[in-house]
Amino acid sequence: DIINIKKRGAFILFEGCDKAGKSTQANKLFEYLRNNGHSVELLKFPDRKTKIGQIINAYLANEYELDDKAIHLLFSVNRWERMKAMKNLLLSGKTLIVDRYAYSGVSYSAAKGLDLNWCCSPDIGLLSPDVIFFMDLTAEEAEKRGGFGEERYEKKSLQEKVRKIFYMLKEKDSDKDSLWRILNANQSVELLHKRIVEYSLKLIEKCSQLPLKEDLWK
Ligand code: Z5A
Ligand code: MG
Repeated sequence: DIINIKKRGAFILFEGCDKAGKSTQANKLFEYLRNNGHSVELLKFPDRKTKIGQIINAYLANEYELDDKAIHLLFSVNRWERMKAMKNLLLSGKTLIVDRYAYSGVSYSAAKGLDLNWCCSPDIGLLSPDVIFFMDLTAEEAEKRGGFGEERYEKKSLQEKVRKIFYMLKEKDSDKDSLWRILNANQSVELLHKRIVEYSLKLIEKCSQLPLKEDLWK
């Protein structure tokens, strides 16, 4: 008997601090893969289009106040409300390129002073990424990219704390071989893109044989 096992797509995540170039690289990888015959989709968190996302957007724009824990939970809900669709896309063979995820969720909230483990708990059991491209940029270097904007969190002192917590989350994953790819974000857009493409092409091939994991931080 020939059993037709459908190949799944890869879950490729971009994480990092403000202005590190996540969206630039996520967009370029998406274009590259699409133009080279891959089945691929681009997603971004927060997803500001949903009802929850609209509240998050108002909060980030300083138009709306929320308790630190309440906004943290809303960011998590905004991921959970997309899980079924993401799972179906991956199983149907689509590679997902995701711009920020639970690692941003925990890093920004914990930087404000919330307990790290408390911050992780609502995201436990989300789909796990196959790779995290961590675009690493110091707050000083980020500031040179035109200064921080008007949104909440766009302050140098907070960004420094956020970066430290990203590294704590990386430690938590030290048993997961090569999940985190730390990229020095202070290089040319094209050089970074080239490295990201090379790695992603191998990963897509490798992941297609592996089961999907709904075990984030389990
Ligand atoms: N947040 C949270 O608290 N909890 C959560 O669960 C989640 C998020 C998911 C909004 O996120 C805020 O939400 C964010 C975290 C928090 N707060 N902060 N800070 P967002 O993703 O919507 O934020 P954004 O507005 O897209 O900004 P960004 O993601 O920080 O930027 P980026 O995507 O990393 O960078 P970029 O837009 O690609 O590039 C920034 C600039 O640098 C731009 O002018 C580029 O042309 C330039 N650039 C890019 N690459 C380079 C290189 N290699 N060299 C030189 N210049 C470059
Ligand atoms: Mg961005």
